[in-house]
Amino acid sequence: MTETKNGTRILWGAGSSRTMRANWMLQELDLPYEHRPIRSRTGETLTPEYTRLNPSQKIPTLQDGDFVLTESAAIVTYLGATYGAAKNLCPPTAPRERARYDQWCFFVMMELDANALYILRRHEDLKDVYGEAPNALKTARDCFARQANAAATRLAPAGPYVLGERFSGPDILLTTCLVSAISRNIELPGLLHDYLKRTTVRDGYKRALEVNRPKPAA
Ligand SMILES: N[C@@H](CCC(=O)N[C@@H](CS)C(=O)NCC(=O)O)C(=O)O
Repeated sequence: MTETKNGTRILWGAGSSRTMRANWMLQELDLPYEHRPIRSRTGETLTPEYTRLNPSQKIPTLQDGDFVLTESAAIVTYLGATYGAAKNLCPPTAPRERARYDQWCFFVMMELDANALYILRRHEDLKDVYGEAPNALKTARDCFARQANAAATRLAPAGPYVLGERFSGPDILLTTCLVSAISRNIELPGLLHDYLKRTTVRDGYKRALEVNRPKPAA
């Protein structure tokens, strides 16, 4: 069942930590949606139909009725704000709490994802496309490790989740980056491993992992 009040809910994208974020929030919220598991670098993001939705030609993209939204952090936040009340997954509304929520989102997306993981993706996994860049790889690994320590320092007094007692959108963003880092053999402080035990045990995470798994080519 994918019908919403204003049309159909569709999530485009599978197989990456960025698509995992959107799938995970949809699963946390138990929202029905049609999943179109297109993948990067297959040409599926380059079709005219998809480019109309997302001119960046990247995944994920959410269609929620007539509303089209890209950027994984924005999708997670929108879904929480729109449908999160029953599950206590709305972003905070008080200015300082909301600022803390935003701080975590921007920190994870810039310092962990864009400044480190995405560089590793480009110059390690996709070096044939983007070229070898050993110095950039080293810097990206060091940068991730340093900022992971910063995350642990901030998390320690807040815990068990980034905003304190309640799980929220930035936990999805942070968890996906930490899981990616582990898969790249980046060492993390023990406190973050404990944190991951709390977030990855969630049913929503486990269901999203299944949904987000790349589908074999037909
Ligand atoms: N900032 C974007 C990044 C999205 C992104 O880079 N997606 C990658 C897959 S992980 C992609 O679609 N790449 C397509 C390509 O470069 O061809 C987000 O968080 O949603």
